[in-house]
Order: sequence, then structure tokens, then C-alpha cells
Amino acid sequence: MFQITPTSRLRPSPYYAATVAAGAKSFITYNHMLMPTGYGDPEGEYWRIINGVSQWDVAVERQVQLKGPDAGRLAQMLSPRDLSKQKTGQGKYVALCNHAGTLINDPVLLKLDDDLYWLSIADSNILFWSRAIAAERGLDVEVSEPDVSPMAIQGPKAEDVVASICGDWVRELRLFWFRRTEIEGIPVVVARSGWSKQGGFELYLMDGRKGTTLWHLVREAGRPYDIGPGNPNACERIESGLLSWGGDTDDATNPFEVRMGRFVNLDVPDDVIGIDALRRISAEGSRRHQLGAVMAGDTPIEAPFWWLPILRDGRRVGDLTNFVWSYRLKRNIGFALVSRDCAVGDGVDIAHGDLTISAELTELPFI
Ligand code: THG
Repeated sequence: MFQITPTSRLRPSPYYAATVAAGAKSFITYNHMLMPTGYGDPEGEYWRIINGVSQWDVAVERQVQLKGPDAGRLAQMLSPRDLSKQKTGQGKYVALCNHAGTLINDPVLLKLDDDLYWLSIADSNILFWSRAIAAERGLDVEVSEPDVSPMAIQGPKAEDVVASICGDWVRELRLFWFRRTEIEGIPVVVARSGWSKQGGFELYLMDGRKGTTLWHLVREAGRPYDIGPGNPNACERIESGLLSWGGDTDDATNPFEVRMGRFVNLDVPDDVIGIDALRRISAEGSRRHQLGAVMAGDTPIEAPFWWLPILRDGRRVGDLTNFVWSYRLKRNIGFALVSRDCAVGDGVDIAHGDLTISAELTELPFI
């Protein structure tokens, strides 16, 4: 095998040394960084998220900081979700769209103060995008990437672990809400969030020199709960219907196509980027929608590298944008991005190399 060298082009996470020491076996690139994607026991790592508690290096979820008198105006221009009632200490899952209404990222937006916001981004360059929009609109706001690196603690026992570190107040946090605090002198933001439906928290480390210290602190606090290393888990997130921007979306996907219509408010101000296009798409109805696909057969099929064609009655109707063997459903399942006239219950065929796999379209989430 070859070796990959972390450099400024492939920036190491503050938790890099700790995850390598914990036995990280594979990585992906995301926002020009490396993220661990496995520690050698895929099924054990999955059940730990479902039944226990798991510790993830998600420093690749970079923050784009908006700071200054126009920070709130810029945040609203960037997102077609109504932010007028967002409180300090509240996060919101938002769609970022371009002028054509195409989804270009799906971050969590944290409001730290009236003049301070973080966009906790998926894998596309929102730093450049936000700076360009701020400059073109003549806004009084500074856009930067701060030294902030999230670690996720996910699973039904995550609350006990984080409460043992931070105190019982974390039990009262509502979904996506957060508070700034310190853990043994290390500045962090503690949020109830994370890319699983098993419950959990994210610690946004605000001092990149303290990655190893924070990792070990969480590992020690988690020991009574049998915490172990893990990562954003493909099986859990597909079962739970969570979107992976850039994985389940292409260069023409709008929010309505991928179940994000509930995060688009058509009556936001006219200066919100893409809102004209989104109003038109909403009125006309979008071309595609996202359903589940449950494949025939009860043994694992090797997952593909890229989207697979979906056919109905021999005609191409869309793509399977991911798939995985579900440990809970004991079926191969995936997301189908298919034309509007496809419906739950339809039988389809999936072209997977030399295989043709029959499947049934279903509602999302699967579980
Ligand atoms: N945490 C943080 N930053 C992130 C992610 C994260 N940045 C990148 C990526 N993940 C952003 N994408 C998502 C996608 C889905 C959810 C969160 C971030 C999510 N969705 C729930 C759902 O769809 O059911 C809840 C949405 C809601 O009801 O508001 O949680 O994970 N820091």
C-alpha cells in the first residue's frame, strides 16, 4: 500500500495522532483534510453507536465564521431558511443554495452572538463563497476559518459521558442548541448534535493544540460506558435517512429533491441567494425526489464506488446514490434519487456492474 502524508494540502486534524494511536485503518478526504473512516471492526463499530457510545474525529466539519455588524444579514442571505427567530445558543440545520437554487452545502448554523455565527460545513468551499457574497453585497462582516475542530460523541450513552465531563446541565440541551464552556481549561462549545439518529453531542474544540488531550479526556470519561473510536457511520446514517451532501447530491440537486424542503421558507427576503429559483421550482414541482430502495436478497452485496442507474420497465428513472448492508434490517438498502413519477411500492432494477438487482422503492427513513 502507499502512504499519505498530511501536509497543508491535506491538513491533519488536531485528533490525528490520537486516532492513529487508536488504530484508525482508513481515511477519506473532506474539506482538504483527512477523516478516519474505520478502526478495523465495521460491525462492532456500528453496534457501539446503536447500543453504547462512540467517539468520532469530525474536525473536517470546518467552521466558516461570520463576524461583524452584518454577520446575521449575511447568514440570512446565504440560507433560504428563516433565521429571524434564531437565538444566541441555538443551532439550525440549513440549506445553502446558489443562484439557480442548487444545494451547494447543508451546514449546521450556530449563532454564538448577534454579530458572530459559525457555519459548520459539509464538503465544499463555503469560505470562498461567503467571502465573495459579502464583498459583492458590500457587507460589514469578516469571514474566516477559526481554529475550531468538532469531535462527536454519539450513541444512547453519550449523554452520560458528556454529563460526567461537563455536568448535568448538558442533559437539558435541546437538539442543535449549544453552550460555550471549558473542559479542564480547554475552551469548547458543547452542542447536542451529530450525524446520527442515536442521540449525542459534539464538542467544538477551540484550541487545535489540545486535540490529543481532549481525545484522551473523553476516552477516560467514557471508559465506564465502554466508549470506543468510531466515525460517521454509513450504515446508521442510511438506515436513519441522513443526507450526505456531495454523496447523495449532484450539480443540479435542489433542496426539495432531497427532503430539505422543510428548511426552505419561500417568504424570506428577496435578497436571499437562490430564492427566486426556489420559488419557481416549488411552484413547478421539482424533477426528482428521494426515496429509499430495499434490494432483493438477504446477503450483503459489495457496495459500489459511485451512483448506480435505476431502471423501471427498462427505462432509466434515476440513480441509487448510496447503498449498504443494514445490520438491523438484514437487507441491502440505499437512497434512490428518482424522477417524480416514481412512487413508494414501485419495483425497479438497479444496474450494478454485471448484476441487475431488483428493488422496491420505500419511504425514508428506513428506521
Ligand atoms: N455536525 C456538525 N457539522 C456538520 C455535520 C454535523 N457539518 C457537515 C454535515 N454534518 C452537515 N449535514 C447534516 C446533515 C443532517 C443533520 C445534520 C447535519 C441532521 N439532520 C436531522 C435529520 O435530517 O433528520 C435533523 C434535522 C432537523 O430536524 O433540523 O442532524 O453532523 N457540527
